[in-house]
Amino acid sequence: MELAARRDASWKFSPNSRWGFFPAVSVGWRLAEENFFKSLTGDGQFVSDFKLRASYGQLGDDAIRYYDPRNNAGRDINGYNVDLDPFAYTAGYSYNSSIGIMSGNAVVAARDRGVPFDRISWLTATIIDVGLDFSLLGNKVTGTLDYFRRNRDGLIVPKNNIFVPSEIGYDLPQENLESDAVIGGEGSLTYNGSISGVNFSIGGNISFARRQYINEFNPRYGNALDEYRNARGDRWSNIFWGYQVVGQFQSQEEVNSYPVNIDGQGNKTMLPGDFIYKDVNGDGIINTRDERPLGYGLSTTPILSGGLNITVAYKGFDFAADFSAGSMQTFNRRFELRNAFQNTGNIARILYDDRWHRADALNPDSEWIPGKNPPIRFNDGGHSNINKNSDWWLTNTKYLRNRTMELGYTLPKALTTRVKLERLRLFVNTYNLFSIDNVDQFGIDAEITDENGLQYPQNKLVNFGINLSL
Ligand SMILES: [Ca+2]
Repeated sequence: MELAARRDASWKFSPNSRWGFFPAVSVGWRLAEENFFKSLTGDGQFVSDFKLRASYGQLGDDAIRYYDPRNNAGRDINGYNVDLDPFAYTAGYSYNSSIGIMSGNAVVAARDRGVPFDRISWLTATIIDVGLDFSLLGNKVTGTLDYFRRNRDGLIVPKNNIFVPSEIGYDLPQENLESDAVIGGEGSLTYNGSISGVNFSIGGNISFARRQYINEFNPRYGNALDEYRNARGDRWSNIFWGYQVVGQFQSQEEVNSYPVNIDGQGNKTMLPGDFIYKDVNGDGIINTRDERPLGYGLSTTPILSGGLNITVAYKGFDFAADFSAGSMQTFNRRFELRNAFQNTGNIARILYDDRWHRADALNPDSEWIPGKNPPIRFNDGGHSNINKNSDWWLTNTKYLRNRTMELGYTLPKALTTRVKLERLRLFVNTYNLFSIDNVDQFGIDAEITDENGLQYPQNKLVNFGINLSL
């Protein structure tokens, strides 16, 4: 059992809320050492080790950024949040901050600092971890299992439950009012074995971590739809919203008689093969009210991730491979991967192949040839197929990537000593050789983030080599 605590102060906070106290405690209990456990498990025949762990700790964070939307205070010229000024908790003036003209002369001026930031203090992260370590069958199988949760209390937001008349000239200062959490778990399992001279090990790990907003301060919504779309409290973060494609028009007659206004223009821009969006609220027109949660965050680390590693050794041969896997993340095809002739450029093959098109491209009266993809238009980003995020363009990415692989052969010592070498090993190793994923069909790497797919993928490397020891 361990106990620890720290007391921190930060210059950013006013003297009465400057100090924070952050304790931590961790306990471990090795059950395998206990007599009752030994009698239960037959003296470690099956369970050779078993340990329970738990920890609880708090940490303070003073990396507090504030943003005052009214006068843009707290943003740098690029619009990013910046840190607090020294003594932001005091009232007063910022001197030497601008030039004023008095009686025709330029003088260095001072500026009112506005409302003091004297109501903020430490953002506290509370981390709880409960886990166990075990080894079974004489350490052949080892593993761990963990559940963790990090709560952050005191996220800073403007206090919006009191309205201040705009004539006053300032808003109420921000306070530590909201909270969020990251909830997750992870586990790992390794097996070490040996069968007729082949030594091998196989290990895997899996991890889940997802952020959730807990407490939203004084939520205010104009209506139920606003709340449905924009509520943050008690909801997972990073939700991707869009339209559901429930079909494609099969003929011009179907377009002409379709009861729902898909493109907002009475379907006059629609052709056979174009997307039919689901009119979720049934009001006969497709608009933002029909958007629904479709995916996870874009460009975020996968919520579910894992790894796999394998080693095999037999006589002079050795082999090792390691894989990583990810899921619960979203890739949204846009730009070049969505719009034909984007920026009057070229067309991605995945949009061209197997698409709805006229039998004769030069004859607008020729019949339609059905395909999987919608008909293409020239750089028409405004068309309703293109200008809406939908599950057609969205992929919830899953991948298993071979990170590294190495095959080696060490020559028998009897052979190498004849040429006065201690050891001679030949090897070939690879890096990022292949990936099994569900975005390969779009011609992209599963771990790129650029929605146009133009990002340079990860390098594949193959090395051949010799290790020599003299
Ligand atoms: Ca609708």
